Amino acid sequence: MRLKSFLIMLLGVFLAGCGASPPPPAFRLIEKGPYQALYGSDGRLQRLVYDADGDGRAEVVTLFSPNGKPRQSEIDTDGDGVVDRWEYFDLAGRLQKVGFSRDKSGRPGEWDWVDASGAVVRRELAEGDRP
Ligand SMILES: [Ca+2]
Repeated sequence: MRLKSFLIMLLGVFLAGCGASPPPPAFRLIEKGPYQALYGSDGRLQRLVYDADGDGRAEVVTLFSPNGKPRQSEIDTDGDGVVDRWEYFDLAGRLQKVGFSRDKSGRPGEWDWVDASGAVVRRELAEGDRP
């Protein structure tokens, strides 16, 4: 009888443990025209995708910080399907640096650091592209 009570209690603890786990986070995907926006379970925008020509390949993908400001973007400026521009933002959403790829490698070959006005204050070659 004691063993039976113990097993029932154990089963109760097990089932309570299974039922206590919260459901997985619910993401929300909204598509409108060339835009696709992914919102997290907290309702905040996490990613914005832009496919201007509707070919299924995004020209711009922007990730957002938890404070709602843009964090980074990857951009295909010439529409060949290869990312050729990268933009990184500070926590306030201000542009900090821009990477360029002129060799179609899909990797930045040069970085421009910009000030608050957008003026280039420093330019450097990326690792591996330095002479
Ligand atoms: Ca490109």
